[in-house]
Amino acid sequence: MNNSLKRISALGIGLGIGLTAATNAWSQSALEDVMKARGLTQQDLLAAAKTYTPTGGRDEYLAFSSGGQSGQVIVYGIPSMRILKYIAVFTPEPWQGYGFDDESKAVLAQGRIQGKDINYGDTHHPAFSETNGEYNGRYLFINDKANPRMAVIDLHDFETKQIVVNPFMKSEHGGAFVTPNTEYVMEASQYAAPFADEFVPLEEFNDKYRGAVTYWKFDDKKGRLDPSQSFTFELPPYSQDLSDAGKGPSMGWGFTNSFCSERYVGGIERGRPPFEAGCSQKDTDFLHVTNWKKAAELVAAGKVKKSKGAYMIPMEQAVKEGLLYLIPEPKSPHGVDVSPDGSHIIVSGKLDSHAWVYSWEKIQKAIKEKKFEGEDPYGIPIIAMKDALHTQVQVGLGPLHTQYDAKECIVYTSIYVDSMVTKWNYCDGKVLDQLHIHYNIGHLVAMEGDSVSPDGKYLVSLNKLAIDRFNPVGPLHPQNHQLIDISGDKMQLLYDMPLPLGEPHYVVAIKADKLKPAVRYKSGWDSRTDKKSPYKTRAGREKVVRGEDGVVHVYGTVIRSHITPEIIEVEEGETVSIHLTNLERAEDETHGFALYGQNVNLSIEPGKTVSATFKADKAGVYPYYCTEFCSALHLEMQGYLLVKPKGYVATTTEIQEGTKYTQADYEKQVKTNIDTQAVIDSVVGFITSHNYKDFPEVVALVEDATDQLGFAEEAKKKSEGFATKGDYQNATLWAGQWWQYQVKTADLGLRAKTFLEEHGAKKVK
Ligand code: CUK
Ligand code: CUA
Repeated sequence: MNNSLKRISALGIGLGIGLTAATNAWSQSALEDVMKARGLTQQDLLAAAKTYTPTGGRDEYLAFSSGGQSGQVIVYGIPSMRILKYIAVFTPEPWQGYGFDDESKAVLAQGRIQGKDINYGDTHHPAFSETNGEYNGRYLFINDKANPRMAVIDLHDFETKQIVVNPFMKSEHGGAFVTPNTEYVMEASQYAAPFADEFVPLEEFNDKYRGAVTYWKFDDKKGRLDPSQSFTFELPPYSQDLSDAGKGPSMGWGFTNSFCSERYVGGIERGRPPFEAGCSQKDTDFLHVTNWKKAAELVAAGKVKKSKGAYMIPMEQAVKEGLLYLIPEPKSPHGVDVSPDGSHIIVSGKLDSHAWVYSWEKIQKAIKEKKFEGEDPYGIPIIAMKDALHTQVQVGLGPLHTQYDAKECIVYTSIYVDSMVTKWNYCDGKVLDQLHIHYNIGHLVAMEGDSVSPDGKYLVSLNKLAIDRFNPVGPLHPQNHQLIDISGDKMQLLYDMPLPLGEPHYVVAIKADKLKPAVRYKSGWDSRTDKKSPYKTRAGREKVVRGEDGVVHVYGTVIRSHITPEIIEVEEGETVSIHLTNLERAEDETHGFALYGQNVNLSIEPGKTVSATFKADKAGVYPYYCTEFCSALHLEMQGYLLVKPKGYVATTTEIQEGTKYTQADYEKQVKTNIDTQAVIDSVVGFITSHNYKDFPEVVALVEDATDQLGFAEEAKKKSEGFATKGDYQNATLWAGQWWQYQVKTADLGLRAKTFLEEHGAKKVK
């Protein structure tokens, strides 16, 4: 075959010629043949059957993973492990227009630290809002370890609404962990630092450097954290680590562990042994037990002073009021996980091979009887380990985090050094099963694992290293999340999922049907403040105004397939603020807006209003266009920003027509339109002769189609008006526009018809 023949035959396959033969060959090959060809075992097939989700299928759970250094949250389905969304939180993200439109820039600006923009985050622990200890599917919180901050994501639209900066900390780790009715969101510091924003020599570490745990008050009505009602416990400089909130009998209390209670300060360059040597000398560190309920009462009673504008409870006051206790815990502990019934707390020591189970009943008893083995250098009472411990169990080398099963007493602990998951019973202390993972597991997550009623079913292992699990992509490897079936006695590994976006530390997974995200915003909505935008613009009301603020405000709209205005004229040096409202009501009809050379890139979902403000400081021609392939004429969804030199005087106002049209052109277009109308009528006939009103999806499509047909009618009138005057140039162009709306109508109609056919709609005469 010569080259051109080959090309033609390739094209033939592309067009479907010869496709039948290929399809048959594939479908005729028996399962055994595929297994042989791909080297699959029966076990593999079983795993595939447990994760494979056919086209159009949905997942039972949605996982919200920290995106690590990307400062984002990753959403994926379980068991399919298909990634559904990245939610921009601490980092600008162009697809969502986050950090590019004025509205989301304002959210990022809330996260400024001492006046500086911080354009990334090291996200660690996502947490769902809860009602009576159950995930309620309304909000997600996530922390930033590097720049002590907490963010609120609204699960109504999966958007970040708020970022708060911790006023005291310079580093954190133990957040976000919520109390059972989302009264508070916990955030604990990591590396001790002075509370003041000033230089304090390391020589004053013991006296002036401090740890802390903040309880951020959550205002459920507003869906925002309320810094004015939040409070912080001052803690010793012990490198506080993870936290968890009590529930049931331990409701009202919080638990935060620590490492480096040696208070060691390294400094190799000063000839001192490094941090890692000095921070792992003692056999035990401290679990901090804080009483937030009583602390909140003190705050309400006006008994807590403010420092740096926020409530801060000094250690002395906390000890005096009985709000703060310490309990020894195993060497360099990491995870601290309260049992679903709130009766036990499991802590693992990274440098120990045991998981330690504490009994809340015993802790409470010691507190009540004031039975302490002493106090730390800051006067905090220490409860003896023997007075708090229920049992200790050998689970493997380097245990980190623990998740609870639906079955009573059954837990899963991640074993970092041994690269495995250990399944064990914390009531009787027996190890039940161990599964090797690849490689070096950090956190793990069971379905609804942090709630008062975990579902069990699946476990995801969040591995620190992927090494050889995937096709190599250079020295920087993706992360690996491994899906494990925990429904039986033995754990079964099902799937490896590479995650190429930062190092996720923790994931939380919620039953998918608890989430009810919107498909569109109320018209003219500022999604970041959850209010109607002052720049909301309706169809036909688009305008350009030079405001009293000296800014050129463009009130525009977007809808298939045009941006209004299509031409924006400003003078060099003017500040321009473009406000765009998406007029679409249809699902998934997002339009984008990209403008040359101004760092402007917007995502405008149906109903949303977003703004971009910039200085047009250089005369020139700046094309803009829609970045989402929204319709057949998406490429034509375009316009020009003309920045004219100061004092520019136009010499002509006539646009040069590229093509001239005649009466014959006009009549030809009209004929096409009449034929198209016949197609539309037949589709409409099909829809209305069926029970389409029983299908909300179709009702929405029909509404949208009716809108489009209305636009077609307007264009038709304009076209006919020009034809009457003998202006066939404009008559033909408007006839073309009339046809564009007809095409959109037909497209929607056909989508509705297909939907009805696929969903077994019934004929209603
Ligand atoms: S951490 Cu990374 S494995 Cu930040 Cu909760 Cu334990
Ligand atoms: Cu709107 Cu492309």
